[in-house]
Amino acid sequence: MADSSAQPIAKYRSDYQAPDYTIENVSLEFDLDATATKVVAVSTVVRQAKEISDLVLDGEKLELLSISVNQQAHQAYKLSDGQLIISDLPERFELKIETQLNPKENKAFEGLYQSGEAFCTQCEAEGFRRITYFLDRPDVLATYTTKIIADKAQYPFLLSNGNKVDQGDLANGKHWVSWQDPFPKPSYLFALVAGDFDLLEDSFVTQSGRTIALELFVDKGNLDRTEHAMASLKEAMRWDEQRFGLEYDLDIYMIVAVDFFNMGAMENKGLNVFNSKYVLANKQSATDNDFLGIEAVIGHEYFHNWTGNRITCRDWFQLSLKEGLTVFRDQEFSSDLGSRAVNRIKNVRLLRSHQFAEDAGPMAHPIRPDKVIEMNNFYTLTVYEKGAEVIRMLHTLLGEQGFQAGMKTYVDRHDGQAVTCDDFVNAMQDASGKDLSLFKRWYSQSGTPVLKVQTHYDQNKQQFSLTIAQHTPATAEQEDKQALHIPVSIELLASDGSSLALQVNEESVSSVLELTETEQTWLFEGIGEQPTLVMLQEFSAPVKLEMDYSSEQLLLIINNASNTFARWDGMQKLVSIWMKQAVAQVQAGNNLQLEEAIVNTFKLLSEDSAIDKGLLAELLTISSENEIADGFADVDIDAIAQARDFFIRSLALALPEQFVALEQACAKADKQSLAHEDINLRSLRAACLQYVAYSQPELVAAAYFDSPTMTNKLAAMSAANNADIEQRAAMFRDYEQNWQHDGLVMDKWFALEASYAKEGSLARVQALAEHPSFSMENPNRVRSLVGSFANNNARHFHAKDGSGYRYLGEILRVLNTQNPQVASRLITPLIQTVKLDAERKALIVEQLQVLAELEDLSKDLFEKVTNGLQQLQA
Ligand code: B3K
Ligand code: ZN
Repeated sequence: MADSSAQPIAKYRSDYQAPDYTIENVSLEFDLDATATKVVAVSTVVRQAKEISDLVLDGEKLELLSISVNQQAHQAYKLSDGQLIISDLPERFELKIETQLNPKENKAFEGLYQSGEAFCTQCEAEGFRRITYFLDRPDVLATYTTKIIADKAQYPFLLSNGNKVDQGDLANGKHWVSWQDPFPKPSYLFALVAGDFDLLEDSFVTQSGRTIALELFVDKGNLDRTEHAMASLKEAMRWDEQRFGLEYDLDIYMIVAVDFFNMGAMENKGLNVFNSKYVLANKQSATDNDFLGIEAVIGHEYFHNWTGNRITCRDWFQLSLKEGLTVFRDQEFSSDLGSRAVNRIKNVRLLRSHQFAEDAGPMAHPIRPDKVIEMNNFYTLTVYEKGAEVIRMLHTLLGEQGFQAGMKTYVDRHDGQAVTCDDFVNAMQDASGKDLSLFKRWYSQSGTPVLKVQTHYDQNKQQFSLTIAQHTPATAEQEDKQALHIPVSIELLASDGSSLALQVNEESVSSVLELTETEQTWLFEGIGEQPTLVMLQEFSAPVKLEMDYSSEQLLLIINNASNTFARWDGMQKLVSIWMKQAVAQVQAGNNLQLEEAIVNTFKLLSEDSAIDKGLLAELLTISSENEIADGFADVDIDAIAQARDFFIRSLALALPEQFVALEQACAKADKQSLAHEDINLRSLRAACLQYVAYSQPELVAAAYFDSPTMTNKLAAMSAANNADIEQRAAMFRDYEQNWQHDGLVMDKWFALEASYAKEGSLARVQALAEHPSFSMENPNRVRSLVGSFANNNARHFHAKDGSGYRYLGEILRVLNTQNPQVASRLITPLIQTVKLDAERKALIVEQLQVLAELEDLSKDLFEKVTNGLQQLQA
């Protein structure tokens, strides 16, 4: 933004005003054409404001053809800066607007665009304004009728929201279809798809006995990869009835998979549009994680039908109202269907490796942000994942019954409305009778709270006192912090590993302590010996812990805690104590050594035949570099990488027989099914292969070449990548030859190539951008190659000569004009860098300044670059 007068303007949550007009219904007609699509929108508009006012409609990248009011051409309007301002209007009128658009040129994939040969739309958050001039805000709820006209041979399927009401043929080889959606909805939930697809049909009978038609559309030739997505949809429909009592409302539910999509999927009413990554899968082409991801995302979009569509957001600052809640629901869905412990561990890994970094970075914001320049920048881990943690804390405080009572009150009160986060918490409070006024601070305060824990045991009095102090460090946008209402779930372990009863004032108390003040003390009685305190069972709050543990205490927790998550977390703490010391040793130029106690712990675990295999896989998987970095105030990229490498290699060479035996046992028992025991076996095998690669690399090659499933092949490739074994090249060549025709499957290969930390990484990544399977236009490809390099190859991305930063800078300049949303996601590892050394920060500032100077800098990047520079230069 060279010209400062043209700087984008921020919007503030506190400025919310109800709309002056509302739109009761809209009838849309699309005459589809790749470069000149005509859209006619006829709306019933009604003034809400008392005084006469102009109607201000949003619109972007549109050619306005005509406006009429009550069937009369209307001249009293002006077009200015993304707005159409219409004057001289009656109180209630019919507004007809004709516009023309160019879907083919739309590479931002917002509004109406082409994915391959098909037309599709993406309207959340503010994409509908690229289709027609409209009140493009979530609190304007209208019913929609959509007529689509297109060439019949090229576009046999013409789809939109709701139920199909009519169709017909036209003389010129074209045909048309009309759709009607009876449920009032905001414009962001509008969708249109036109194309030629393979179709998988199925049906679902709801708890009240209604039959719903289920239709899944995919590119021709992909029908053999659709079964799992359809099965997941039916599971989701059943689950939402059973656990939340919520039934589907329309008679048809459609999902379309497209290759060009900026994010995972979109919950448009009755017509979800999905990134093909979250639909297409069979055992040859997809890993278990892909299958689980599909189940979660299909569930997530389906669950939005109630939490998002039927009850939507009043304004975009309230995004977490639907996203935090829906993520919580999809997490519960995955946990009820699969392993609760493994799901919890994965969620916490994500929070610690990325959400905590967001809180500490230049884009920190509360789960309900106060200030936004580009809304698309706020579909963040904070709004989604921390938002889900906040809902989970409510669930912990109220219990399943209280929580479901709150959900019922919420749905009864607000069905068909656009509401706020406060409305949601109020419903929970009113239904449960629990005072949640303090809890609401979680919505307005950003940052990761830190709990300082102190304990004292009094042998004579048989009392154990626990003092917890809370403190939230200042964040980039918010200096002052207040005490929060934090559920802290604890357990006290006796030295034999048994659980001690919790008693206060001669009454037994819940294991969930409620911390509401800056500091609080609990006194537990009848404790016959010095106990070991297990903090944050099930990760009961998204906080960090400051507490001293001895290795003995951690081993007791790892082996005995009642809560599986807490056992895993004990292991994380044990490893992180060692990592901290090791990083210091590397920095001092000393040699590293792995302690006997650690080796022994891993030995015992690897020989424990009773332990759950999925849990064991997680216990054996050493934290990523990003997770480890979270534990440091100053991040030394190279020292962390060196310490982590040393840890894994030393462990591998200390226990070669154990890892091989376990890997081979898993391979033998694997029935290659998608049953959870088999998924667990394969993830344990994958964890072992990371070690086996150092002692018997030929077994890694065998795991690749002898296995028919993608899960095992990918596990072997990842192990080969990390240990850099000789057999790696043959495996990667084989994969490339088998899959180069299929971009989606090649994404895994690009991602591993880009995170291969051997010398010459950057040059390889640059060369791969010329690979025939790669395309800068496809967001999945860009994320796989460039995103993996920047996020998962720290050594080379953060190279001290600045080459990694320069490379990302170049890519961002290309994407800035082509697809600002993708650019804006990709910039994260360049701006979340305040903990790095001064030399690196200076190199990053250079790149951010180049971007800041761009004439046509998008709003998306403007917001992040400006905040990034501010934090790094403070
Ligand atoms: N609601 C969409 C995300 C839209 C992102 C817009 N930039 C998918 C989801 O969360 O379900
Ligand atoms: Zn969502």
